[in-house]
Amino acid sequence: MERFLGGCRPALQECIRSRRDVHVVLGNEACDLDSAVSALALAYFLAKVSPEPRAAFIPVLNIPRADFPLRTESTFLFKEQRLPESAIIFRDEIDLLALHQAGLLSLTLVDHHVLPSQDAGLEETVVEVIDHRPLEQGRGPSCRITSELVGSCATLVTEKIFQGRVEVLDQTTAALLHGTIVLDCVNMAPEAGKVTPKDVRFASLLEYKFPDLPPRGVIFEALQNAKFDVSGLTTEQMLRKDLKAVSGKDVVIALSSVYVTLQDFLRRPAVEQDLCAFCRQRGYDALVVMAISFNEQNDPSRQLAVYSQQGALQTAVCQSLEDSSNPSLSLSPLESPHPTLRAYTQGNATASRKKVLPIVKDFLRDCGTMQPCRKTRAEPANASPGRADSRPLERGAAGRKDPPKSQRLGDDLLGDEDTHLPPTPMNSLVDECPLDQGLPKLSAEAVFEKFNRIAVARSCEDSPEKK
Ligand SMILES: [Mn+2]
Repeated sequence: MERFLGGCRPALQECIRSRRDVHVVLGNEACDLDSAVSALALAYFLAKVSPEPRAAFIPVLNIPRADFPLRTESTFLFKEQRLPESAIIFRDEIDLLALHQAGLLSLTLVDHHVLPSQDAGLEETVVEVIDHRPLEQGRGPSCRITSELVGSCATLVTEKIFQGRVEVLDQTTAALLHGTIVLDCVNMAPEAGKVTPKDVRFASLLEYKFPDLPPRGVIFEALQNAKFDVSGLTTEQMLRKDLKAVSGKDVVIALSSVYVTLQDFLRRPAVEQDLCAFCRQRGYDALVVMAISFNEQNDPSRQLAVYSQQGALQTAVCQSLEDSSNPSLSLSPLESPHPTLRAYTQGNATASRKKVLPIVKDFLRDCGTMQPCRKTRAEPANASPGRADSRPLERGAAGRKDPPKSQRLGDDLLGDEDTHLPPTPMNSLVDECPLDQGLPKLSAEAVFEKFNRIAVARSCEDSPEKK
């Protein structure tokens, strides 16, 4: 794998120079570990077995390179497998449309199957799709489709390799696929509702063929920890990792989950300047920082801070959070090093951002008519023209009184989709397959919530009064 990756960029350049075919394997725009590994492993496999030696098979991670550090589980696994990040080709380093216009591009989509609207021009280049979500969109007969509701797209890629020439599979690629399947399937725990018999089968086959692979529990814990490990990130990256913004008539408020204690966060050097720059660059009037951390017993604790340069706005936001009764956040003030920051301990540790967001929305609605959410991705807000415009209004209008399941799934999607997740096709972001519980699994906050839910369910099972 390492050698294959190292050869990709030169091969791409050579193809462009000599006008030879380029076959790109492209993951989805959320670029979670599954997408990244599926793209790498499938391109590697195709390169090894392809009868046309003249074409180059290039895996492309569907995010700008600058966003990769935020995918901490991917950076962790790649580092562990000694894959040089510099060799990986990111979406902002290859002009797919130009390749297509030159008649050189074919595209395989992994871990998604609907191109986002801004990639509509690439539609006719898609020759193959491998996805583990229900198909939303048919394709012409010339496009090969592998679609199966399993826990991880990496399972389907592994199956393809085992059905083809499994002897080309190397230890590194096997470790990438194995780690991804184990992470996506929540350590193959049936109670998490992700794993299918096929996931188990191919994880086991990988283990059988590569006995040196780490035990599932070990790699799962390492990847899970990496997901929350923000120690290597800058303050700006930390704030960007799990970010969501909502706007009222003239006010934009962002909520960011950070995975350290608030005290640690506020001790970061120049944190106030960083917050100021962050808000200014993105046009936020206020930023709610939600800190989540775990003690030795793995109990979560939460703190919250409200940052704003506008004193009146800060006071009003704080007031609405303090006064909230549905749910009550049980806030008690903490000392803060800066007047622009009001800090609290959040006594109600179960109130995740999903619960706090509606409070902020209500606040904004009281301030004026609800306006569309701003895009909060790292990229400029041109990525999905017209798309964000109607949805928050719909959501606001729909109200929150126990809508039907489908709508709740949609709510969950909307809830997280306008965050750091780009306007990826629905299929690759919503866990709408029957195995899932409707939680977008890509943000650390969502994962945290899911685990919380499992823990709660377990403690209910265990508790004697319930039995
Ligand atoms: Mn996936």
